Amino acid sequence: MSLSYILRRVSEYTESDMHFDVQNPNIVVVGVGGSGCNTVSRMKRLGLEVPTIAVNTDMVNLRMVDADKKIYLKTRTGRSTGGHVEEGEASALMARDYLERSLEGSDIVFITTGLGGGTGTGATPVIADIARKLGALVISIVSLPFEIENMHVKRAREGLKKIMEYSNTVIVLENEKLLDIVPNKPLNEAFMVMDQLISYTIMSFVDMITKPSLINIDLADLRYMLERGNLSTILISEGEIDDVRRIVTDALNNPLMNIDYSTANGALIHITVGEDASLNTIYSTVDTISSFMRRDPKITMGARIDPEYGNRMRILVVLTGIKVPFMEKVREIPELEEDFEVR
Ligand SMILES: Nc1nc2c(ncn2[C@@H]2O[C@H](COP(=O)(O)OP(=O)(O)OP(=O)(O)O)[C@@H](O)[C@H]2O)c(=O)[nH]1
Ligand SMILES: [Mg+2]
Repeated sequence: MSLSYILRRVSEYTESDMHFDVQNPNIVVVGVGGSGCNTVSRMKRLGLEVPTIAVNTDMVNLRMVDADKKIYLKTRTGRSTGGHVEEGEASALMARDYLERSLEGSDIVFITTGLGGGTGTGATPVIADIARKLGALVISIVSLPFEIENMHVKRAREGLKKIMEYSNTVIVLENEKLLDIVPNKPLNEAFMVMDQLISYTIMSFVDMITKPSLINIDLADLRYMLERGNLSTILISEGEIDDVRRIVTDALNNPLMNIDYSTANGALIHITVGEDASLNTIYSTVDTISSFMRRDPKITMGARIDPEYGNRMRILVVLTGIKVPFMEKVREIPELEEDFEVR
């Protein structure tokens, strides 16, 4: 990335800043299945001001969820999916008209789910498909089950392939990483951490495109970066501005997904700094990140000044075009017989 590119982005901002009637894009966050609904609930409690929709086949869970809109997906059997992905898919297809009406007019649709169950894994590709056909940019953010959740892993892998097909990008986070981050927490608290990470990712995106910035990232930039079918992940780090390299290596050393960086072909970098940070600090941050990637990565950057940051800097990097070992691993898991019954 050249300095002239950055200067052009800065001058673009100055021009667009003169038009006060620039409208923010319409954004909506959809949580699917038990885990997706929990994430959406938590986001609301954290103060996200974007409209949220909770979608589930489980009425009990839906009643407890905190969301602006709740969509109950009725299964063919009238009961829960029991882990059957095709039931989750069919229930979403039956609610197609209603889902369409709820998503109409959205510019960006975030869909979040924990892969591995029947509802989230089956309904998410249908919802992504509907949103894309309505013209929205679809960013799915999914968590992958723990490796010990055998049957869930197999379903998640199949589901992820479909979600990639219908989304502009799928940001993947691994539950397994929670074992490094919070090894001693009980499971429900560990899930809470994952939900918070997903909430934080979505909230950062929303900030990135709606809050006034020094160097703006807009909907067109996102569309350029997030090609259909891409797998992405996020890196987050914060530190003192005088040690940019450490902030970047911290981010790279603590990914929320086991990935191969060398295959990443793009990075959406958003930097938040205090008032005194120089253009050079921003430039060297972007330069350091790109030095870890293969030659000529596609890079888009944005920068926001927040006086509260003082001498500190926060970076959020969305790495795109990554390869994920989870998708490569083909470990055969024996299927249970279809009408197996526990007596
Ligand atoms: N982030 C997060 N993940 C969860 C939570 N609960 C379960 N999970 C993970 O999400 C996966 C899917 O579980 P659920 O969300 O309960 O499944 P569902 O989509 O509701 O599907 P069914 O209940 O089978 O219809 C599990 O394999 C877990 O790995 C949660 O509260 N938060
Ligand atoms: Mg459920």
